Amino acid sequence: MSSETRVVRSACRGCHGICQVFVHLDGDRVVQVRGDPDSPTSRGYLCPKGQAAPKLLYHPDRLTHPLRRVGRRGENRWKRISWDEALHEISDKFTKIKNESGAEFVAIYQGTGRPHIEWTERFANAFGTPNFVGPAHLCFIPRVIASNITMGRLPVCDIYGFGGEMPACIMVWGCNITETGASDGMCGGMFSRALNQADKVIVVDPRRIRAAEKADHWLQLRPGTDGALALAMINTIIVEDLIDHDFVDNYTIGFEKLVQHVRGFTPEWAEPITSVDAGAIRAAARTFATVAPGGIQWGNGIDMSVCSFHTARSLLILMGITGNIDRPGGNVIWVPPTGVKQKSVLINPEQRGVQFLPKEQKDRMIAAGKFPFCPNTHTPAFWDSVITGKPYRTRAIWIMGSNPLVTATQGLKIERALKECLEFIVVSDIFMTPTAQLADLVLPAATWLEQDDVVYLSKIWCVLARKKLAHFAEARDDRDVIFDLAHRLGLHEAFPWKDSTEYLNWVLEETGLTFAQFCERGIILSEMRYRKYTTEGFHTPSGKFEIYSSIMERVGASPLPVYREPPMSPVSTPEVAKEFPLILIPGNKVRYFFHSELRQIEDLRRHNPDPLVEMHPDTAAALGISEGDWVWVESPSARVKIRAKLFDGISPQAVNAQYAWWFPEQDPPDYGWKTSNVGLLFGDTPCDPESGAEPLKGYLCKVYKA
Ligand SMILES: Nc1nc2c(c(=O)[nH]1)N[C@H]1C(S)=C(S)[C@@H](COP(=O)(O)OP(=O)(O)OC[C@H]3O[C@@H](n4cnc5c(=O)[nH]c(N)nc54)[C@H](O)[C@@H]3O)O[C@H]1N2
Ligand SMILES: Nc1nc2c(c(=O)[nH]1)N[C@H]1C(S)=C(S)[C@@H](COP(=O)(O)OP(=O)(O)OC[C@H]3O[C@@H](n4cnc5c(=O)[nH]c(N)nc54)[C@H](O)[C@@H]3O)O[C@H]1N2
Ligand code: SF4
Ligand SMILES: [Mo]
Repeated sequence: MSSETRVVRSACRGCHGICQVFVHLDGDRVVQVRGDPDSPTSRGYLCPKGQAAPKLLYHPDRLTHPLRRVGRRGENRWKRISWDEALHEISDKFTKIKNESGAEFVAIYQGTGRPHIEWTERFANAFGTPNFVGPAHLCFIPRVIASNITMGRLPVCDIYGFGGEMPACIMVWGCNITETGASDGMCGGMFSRALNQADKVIVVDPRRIRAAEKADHWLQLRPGTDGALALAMINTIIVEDLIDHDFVDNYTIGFEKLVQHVRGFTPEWAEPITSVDAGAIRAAARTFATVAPGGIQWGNGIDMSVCSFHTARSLLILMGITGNIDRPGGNVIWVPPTGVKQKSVLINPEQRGVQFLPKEQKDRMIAAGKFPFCPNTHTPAFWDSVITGKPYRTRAIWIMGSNPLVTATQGLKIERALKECLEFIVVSDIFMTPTAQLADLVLPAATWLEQDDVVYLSKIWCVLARKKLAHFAEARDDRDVIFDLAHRLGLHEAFPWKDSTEYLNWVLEETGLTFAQFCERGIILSEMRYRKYTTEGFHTPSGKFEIYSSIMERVGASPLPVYREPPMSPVSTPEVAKEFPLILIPGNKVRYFFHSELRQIEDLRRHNPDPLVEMHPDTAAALGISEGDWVWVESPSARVKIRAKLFDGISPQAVNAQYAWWFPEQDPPDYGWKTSNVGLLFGDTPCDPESGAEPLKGYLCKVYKA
């Protein structure tokens, strides 16, 4: 090693994980990222995406400076402009639209959670638009809201065991983080460790994921039927009196109503719905209720259905009636570190003396009130409104870190909305994408290696230091761009900080550390406390764990969990199933990619060069399909071309097609995004009436050789 090399501690943000890393630099150049073996959050874990961070940082295809469209939309003709010109133009256009039509005519579109997420929402609130759009309705939010109304906060599987006990039983329900690396602030490496230590493992997944290989119970359910399975488990636990009476009697409301409610939801009732043997359902329920402490690790498997919200409620009730809430080794509520100020999407009234969005403004949100627990503008309703102009046509959009043509459903509709219906489109991204190709202005964003941050997820028990170690061309941290634009728009009250550095020092103020000192330390831990409900109650209207939800009752939704069949399935639409006999799983998260990202990185792409559809060897054989064949996956709405991958861990009735594919190596402006994009298979469908989630799980398709 040359004398110029140095190693700096930081925290990876290749996904929603919490891996602490050592970044190796040679002079100013980042050369390597390694896991930090002493990290209490990740203990040296590093996934391939984390390893590839330097390749992402210096990728030659990255956006280097702001671009203004010069040709027609989608012609791929651009002119380099300065940041000042770009921000001036945005500020002018946004102001003009706000004055002429109202703030709600500017929509803010946020992709999956990123370090800047609080700021995008705060910006929307400060600017005054209620139209905050993105994929959240089908990812995580149904679980967050269900948790909030049931028990005030999101419970997390206690895989760190700070209370001296690790989970003796882990039920992995539609979550594959041992493979993907991380999700929702949970580290895949640490989760694998907890799985190895557990006495019993239950996996509920239609595919034999790695965790299922060694599981004591693997329930291979029909996709989209989780709601029925969960109700049957509740039934078993109640019928066999395996409940925790102390918790149920003292800290919950509505148990008696639940007992009546689930009477008919026996494992025999669930068997034909879920395709899981009634005896297997009973056995798994018994294990979960009797091997204590137990934790449920849930994931996207339960999102993306018309029953997402109720399924989440059922799983919370399973945690509750077995006495696993907030006990060591159960499903716990993390205590955040003291002194670290919460990032807030709201303009904190105490600190800043500014109000939230006025009610009239909220009421102007597109699809306001349609889905009572959908916190943001409902995304499919939003794109419809842009096309139909009803209730009004949004005039401008700022898409921050999302590639909806490829990651959302109905990309063709979104393409039309972007090409023909919106007046002004800004996209912030690291790369040019099919979505960015349709923008008027494209802004180059920084990766995590180019950012300072106090990494803070409200549901975890520590904050991590991330250090800015590199810069690339004119790419800027999205937060600095938001600050800059907010100041140009006069939104100083909501953004009183000059820049990220001043803001980060403010966040840490009460800890007595400056950001620089915090970076030296790398982490601030909290002191975990368990069973907080015994002294503080739950943050619900009754102060109890609400099995029977008073909030749901108030909005006219079922206060007890129900099961809803997927709207397109062999049961709901048997006539469609005659022509489209296979059940479609719309892709799971892939180890080497992050949604539509990272297809440019050769080291990652070579592991998975083409889009794949998993199918059972028997199904493939019956259709004359062999490993590696290109096949059409066709739904009643569209067909896409994908390569067959034979896998006997999937049921012969189902296929699982990777999502979010586009081909950066192909020609712009399309980059082949219409060829293999699974999102195109979904037509207009009814959504989860509570959360607005789209029912992608358990759709119908057919597969044939291309
Ligand atoms: N490498 C990598 N990591 C990521 C991401 C990524 O793109 N790549 N994305 C991040 C994001 S935004 C998220 S939200 C998380 C999500 O992470 P996970 O929650 O793990 O999400 P998935 O991989 O989509 O699905 C998890 C499992 O659900 C199963 N499943 C599919 N349909 C059903 C069903 O109907 N019922 C049940 N019970 N299971 C089902 C799938 O087979 C899969 O094994 O991952 C994050 N981490
Ligand atoms: N069929 C199907 N569809 C799905 C899913 C599924 O399982 N199946 N999963 C859903 C889920 S869980 C989610 S969360 C969504 C994700 O949907 P998206 O958020 O649209 O996902 P990404 O592909 O990650 O798009 C993010 C874009 O942001 C850019 N980017 C990355 N980092 C930054 C940054 O720091 N700043 C800026 N400005 N840009 C950045 C990337 O280059 C990329 O082009 O997809 C959903 N869609
Ligand atoms: S799991 Fe996520 S946070 Fe951890 S190394 Fe991989 S990309 Fe980075
Ligand atoms: Mo997600």
